[in-house]
Amino acid sequence: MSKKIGYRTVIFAASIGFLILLIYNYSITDGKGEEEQEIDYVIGVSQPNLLEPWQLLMHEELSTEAAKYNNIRVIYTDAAQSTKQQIEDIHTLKAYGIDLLIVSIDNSTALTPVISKIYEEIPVIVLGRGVKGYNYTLYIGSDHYFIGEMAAEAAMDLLGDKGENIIEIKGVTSAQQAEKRSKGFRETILKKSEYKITDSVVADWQRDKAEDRLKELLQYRLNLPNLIYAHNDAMALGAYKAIKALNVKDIIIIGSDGVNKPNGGLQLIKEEKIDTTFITPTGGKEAVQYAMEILNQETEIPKKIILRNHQVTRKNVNEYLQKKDEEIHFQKKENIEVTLGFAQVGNESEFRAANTDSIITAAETEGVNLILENAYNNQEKQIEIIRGFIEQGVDVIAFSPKVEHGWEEVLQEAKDAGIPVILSDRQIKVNDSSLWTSFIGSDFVEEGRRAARWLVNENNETEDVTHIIELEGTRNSGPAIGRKLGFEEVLQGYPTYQILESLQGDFTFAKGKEMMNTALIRYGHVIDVVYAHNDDMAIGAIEAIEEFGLQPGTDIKIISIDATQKAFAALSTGKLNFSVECNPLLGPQLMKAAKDLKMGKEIPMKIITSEETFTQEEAKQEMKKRNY
Ligand code: GYE
Repeated sequence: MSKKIGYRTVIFAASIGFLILLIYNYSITDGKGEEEQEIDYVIGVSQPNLLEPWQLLMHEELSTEAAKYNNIRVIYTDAAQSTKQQIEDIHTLKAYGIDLLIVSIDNSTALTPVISKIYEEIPVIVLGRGVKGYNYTLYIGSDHYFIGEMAAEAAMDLLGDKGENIIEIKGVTSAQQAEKRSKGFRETILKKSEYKITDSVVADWQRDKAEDRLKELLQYRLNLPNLIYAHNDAMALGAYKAIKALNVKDIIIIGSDGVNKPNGGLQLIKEEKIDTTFITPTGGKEAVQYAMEILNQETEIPKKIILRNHQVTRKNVNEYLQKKDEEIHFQKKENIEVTLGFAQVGNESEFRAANTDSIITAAETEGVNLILENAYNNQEKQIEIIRGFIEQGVDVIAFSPKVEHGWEEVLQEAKDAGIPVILSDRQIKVNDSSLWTSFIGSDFVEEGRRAARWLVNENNETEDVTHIIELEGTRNSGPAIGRKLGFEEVLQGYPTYQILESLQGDFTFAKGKEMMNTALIRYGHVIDVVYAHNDDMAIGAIEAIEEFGLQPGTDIKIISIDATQKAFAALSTGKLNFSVECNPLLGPQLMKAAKDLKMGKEIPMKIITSEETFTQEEAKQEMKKRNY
């Protein structure tokens, strides 16, 4: 048989083999499964397993939502709990030519570099379980640290003062969500000395493993635990089975996920096998909806959608199930009438002016009845405005909190009045997170990190000490606290970078200039870098430096945050060196959230905007396209 014929047979066999592999490993569905449909996009879905009830529910929600679109094909893969297989699946899907990847992972360390690589070429939605860093298009899922915190609060409620013996059952330890749930739980519960975590076992999200591990542990123990915190309901059921087999009573069991299926968390609570659980939405439905928005290149795709986790107990399980039922029969209403009361913090900066415009314009576009009042940077005034909205009986209240603290009282009044509250661009610190419904804005800590990363990369040649002046934003405000934290977090690794002084510039041009003058008098030529928490203070500093006789951008490097048009002008003239974007155009997201709330629809707990950074070169290219 000539070499040529042999060669062809091999090729033919290989392609048949590949096709069989494709059909065997992956299930393919066209939207409506009708062959002749025009397929615009192919979406690849990679899941770590279809063993866990939660991953099964995710698959169900993904395929149910995908079935609503007849111009897509979705290829699903199941890695059967093998990280190696999941990496192969993702590469095979990519080789198959998918337009977008939806991926849920177990092993964030191994999968993060793989996903970052894919993200260089196609959009990637990370679902339910996070990766390290920001190399993806959109993350949809829960705040797993927050789930751990809630579990600790629930444990302290259930235990009262007898908590000297707690056991933790962990999921796959390489998974970020297990790590964060454990951290949230421990950092919250161990604040109180009367609580002790005496043991922890790893059961990889599996019921049987949890049962076996716990039996092994409890068999030879004298003192039995008061409470068992399992990172998911499957392991909580395993714990229940273990203590039942050992004929032990009165041990509190806390789970997580709250899947409404046989042996799912809600059923286990109804059967009084576990005490409480936390609904962990899979995000499957939202993932397909956002995938279509991304593929249709719709604008304003956020970076993170953090879904809210509701606690379900034996007391509220029926009420929760009824609410779920109503949601299933939820009908979207067109032309919904909604009155939104917005308490703006002030008009301190270019960002703020663009933010206020975006809100007013979006309200007009969306037909929302907007009542916007300005507090001119005064918290008491802002509280007074919010009280006014409660008296007026608006449908939804939104505000940009001047500072993080001091909102409990007025927000409790809004809650008592049944008016949901949206936090716009700045977050607050309250013990009871049910006092606010949603946050729409940026990740300020990451903004601070980005500013510092540019500086250390920009300056990596020199061993000399780099002296920095920090111009801080409004004291105790979310952005000032976060931007300082992120900047210092990165600089910790670089001892030659020293912050000479942090001066209070209150996010304004005038204060920024005044503080820079103070710094120049105190430190003069010693100053190498100015890190300004926003553009306005940076522009003020530029003027002060010029008046001092030095060249901004050259003698003193300047980094700012917001990336408004003013910053772009300074970047393109070389007076500013780097700017980190903070997106003020939150109007459209805000109006969508207000309408959804009025229609009784559950909205995400957090919508984190997607942002970039700009060097002088990038600003010159982008300048014309900048719309604020
Ligand atoms: O960076 C600054 C404004 O709250 C994120 O407030 C906002 C900040 C913004 O004064 O310019």
